[in-house]
Amino acid sequence: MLQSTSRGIQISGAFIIISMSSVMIYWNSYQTKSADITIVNLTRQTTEISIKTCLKNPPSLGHFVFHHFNGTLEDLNNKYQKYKPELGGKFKPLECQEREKLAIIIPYRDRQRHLMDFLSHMPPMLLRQRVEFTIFVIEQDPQEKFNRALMMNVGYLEALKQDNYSCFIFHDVDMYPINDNNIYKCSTSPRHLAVAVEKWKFRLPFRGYYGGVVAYPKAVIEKTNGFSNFYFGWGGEDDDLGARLAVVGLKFVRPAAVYGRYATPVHGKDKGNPVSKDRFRLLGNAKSRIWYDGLNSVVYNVSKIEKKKIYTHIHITVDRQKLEENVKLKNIELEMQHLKSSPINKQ
Ligand code: UDH
Ligand code: MN
Repeated sequence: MLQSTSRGIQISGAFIIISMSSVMIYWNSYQTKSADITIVNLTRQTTEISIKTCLKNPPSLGHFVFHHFNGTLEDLNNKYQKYKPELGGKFKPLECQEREKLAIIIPYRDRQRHLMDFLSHMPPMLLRQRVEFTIFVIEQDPQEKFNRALMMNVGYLEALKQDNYSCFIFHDVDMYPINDNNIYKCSTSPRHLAVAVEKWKFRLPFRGYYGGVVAYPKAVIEKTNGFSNFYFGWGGEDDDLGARLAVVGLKFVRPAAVYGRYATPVHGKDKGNPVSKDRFRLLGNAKSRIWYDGLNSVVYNVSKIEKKKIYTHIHITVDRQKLEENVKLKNIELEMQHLKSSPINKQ
């Protein structure tokens, strides 16, 4: 527990008396009650304070009201300056050192007002929770129908090019947590966080609902080959997540409903995201597609990466035909490998 780290701070001026049997420490002017700080390496002249590992459930969390934000990104840049985020919006808790690195992935297109609300609402809560995080907005260019799960795959791959994130939260831009106790950290199981959502009268719309906000540790995303690339248009992709987890023998866990509460603004349908007619057909064979339809077959083009002060905005173009061809090729490739390695062919 008593360990010095590279983020240690030297505090001089502590007055230390060392006797034969005991060590008594008197502080002239500095005393801390913070649970986040540890005193280490006592010497005659100085006392070093190192920053402790962050607690999994920090104290003083509770109800958290959502307010619509009317300002600009510049206002938020100024507001968050005191947290000293690194370029691209990497925030670290000031009081302690967090082991887990979280990437929040937002599938996005043309929701400027919702995004400003998100950027205004989230960082203060995450810092109260002592989370180290970066927000990645993955914007799909307008050419093709919106594909939320594909943007989630892209977000995962692109975030890992920036840093070694270990936890990923895939987050709708229009869902705002209203209880700080809904901790934005990963466990070994995947977690579905949007348990009590305003638009569903603060209930789950159905037991197997996995929409809105899910937290996956890196190992689980790799196990499920990410998400399906095939859901263009609205609907189906969130049910597909549940099918993938079932294939690899995992289940979502959820926070208690009093914690997993979300405010949701009312909004209409988006132009480029009509209800998917293919969704039931795709769900019908979701379990067999997991091995070839996902991270190992996704095709996309990054048109721009904007490292803003408080978040990273990545622009993506999708060529649907190329993508679908590549997924099919991956299927053929895996089938060939399977055939080659089957006992009959080895004889
Ligand atoms: N999204 C965008 N832009 C789009 C479409 C979707 O950014 O054009 C993202 C965004 O993060 C959003 C998420 O995808 O939060 C989910 O899409 P959604 O908000 O359309 O999904 P929701 O479950 O569907 O809210 C409600 C559909 C509205 C129909 C209203 C009439 N019943
Ligand atoms: Mn919505």
